Amino acid sequence: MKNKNIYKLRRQKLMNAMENGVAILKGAPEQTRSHDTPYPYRQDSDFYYLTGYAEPGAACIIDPNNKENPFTLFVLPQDPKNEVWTGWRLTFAETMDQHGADQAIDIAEYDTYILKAMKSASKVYTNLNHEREHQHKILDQLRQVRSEVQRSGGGPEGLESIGSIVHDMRLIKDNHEIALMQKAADISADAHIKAMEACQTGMYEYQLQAVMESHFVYKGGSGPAYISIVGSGDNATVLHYIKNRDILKDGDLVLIDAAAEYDLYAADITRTFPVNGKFSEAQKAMYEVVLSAQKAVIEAAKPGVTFQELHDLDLRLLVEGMVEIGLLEGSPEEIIESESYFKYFMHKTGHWLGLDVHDMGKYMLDSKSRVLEPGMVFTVEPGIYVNSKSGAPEKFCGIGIRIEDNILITETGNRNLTEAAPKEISEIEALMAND
Ligand SMILES: [Mn+2]
Repeated sequence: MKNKNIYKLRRQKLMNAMENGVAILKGAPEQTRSHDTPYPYRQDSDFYYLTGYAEPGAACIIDPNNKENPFTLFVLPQDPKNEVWTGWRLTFAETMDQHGADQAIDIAEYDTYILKAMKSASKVYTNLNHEREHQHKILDQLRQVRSEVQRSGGGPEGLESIGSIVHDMRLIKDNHEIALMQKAADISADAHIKAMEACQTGMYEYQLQAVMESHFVYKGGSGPAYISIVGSGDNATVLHYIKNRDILKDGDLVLIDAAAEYDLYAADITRTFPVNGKFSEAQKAMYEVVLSAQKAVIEAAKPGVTFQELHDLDLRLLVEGMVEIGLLEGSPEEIIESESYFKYFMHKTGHWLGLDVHDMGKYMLDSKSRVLEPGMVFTVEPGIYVNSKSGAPEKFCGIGIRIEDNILITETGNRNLTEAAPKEISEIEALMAND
């Protein structure tokens, strides 16, 4: 069973931050994939963070002014005829017990409770990330409450995104979250090893995708945390290549950016390795540039350093490396100044990671880059991408390399959650030679 106290603690923090505000939140809607077939259901991340409730059809009100029932969970009622098709639902009493709700109520009654909760609140917080109808409903109700309380005074003065409070909370992971993220990381790292072991010239990119994704599910993950990228040769230079239909050719590298979701938490790992198990000289040269930049950035990641400083370090090392191997010409300072590196390295060094693969939380505070703090988790993922039309020296054309790990900031430095996925050339070649 879930540890209900973790969610209760988060709601308590939210209530302290809202003061007299009330949070009125809807769970994610179910989405149709085609005709009468839905997509697999996935709860809204903020909703899940505050409630631990993963089933469809839910909403909740978190109301510090309601002393008796600060947390009301609205759920689908029991319905044996439907449940035969979609699965058994908890009773209201079971919902209260298992999810720590002060009351559990039929979702059909949600609207009347919204009105009541709004009347005593100074501000209304809701999720503004999906379902426009729900946002319109909240606005309509807000207008109605404000017209009713006009003479008596009070009533909510504004509407705000729940993210304004919760996204900063989500940025600092608690121990429960770190354990889940480590699990997602372990499953994903293992899957990368499996893909390296399985890889053979003449296989298809989608077959490596199948190796990865079947392992995610086999180990209890819900599946991929994002659309898996398996790009060989020139395809590896397309940042979001997701067709994964080409044949793996002798002499090419293959880039795999794929990772599992576990209990709604994402990992995000990229590894790049030779299809035939042996790096060529040009591939080795480029790979070592990316790898040493990546390792230096991880080494530098600790409390007090800013996200931008990590990116600046990454960029400088990549540019110096590209000059050294003859991919770029000129002085590193001029290249960085003129941004002429951009055709080979065109993204940021990393992003927050958590319930969402590109997790919530601001990167800048008061227009300054955020200072790293213990509990933050982010990716470090330098890359160099030389497509065949780039005009680069022939030997580098059709090589795309990215190496990505998931880094947790600790009190003293950091912990690499994904270090189990091999990335040294010698490790990869040894692993792939074993057949
Ligand atoms: Mn990433």
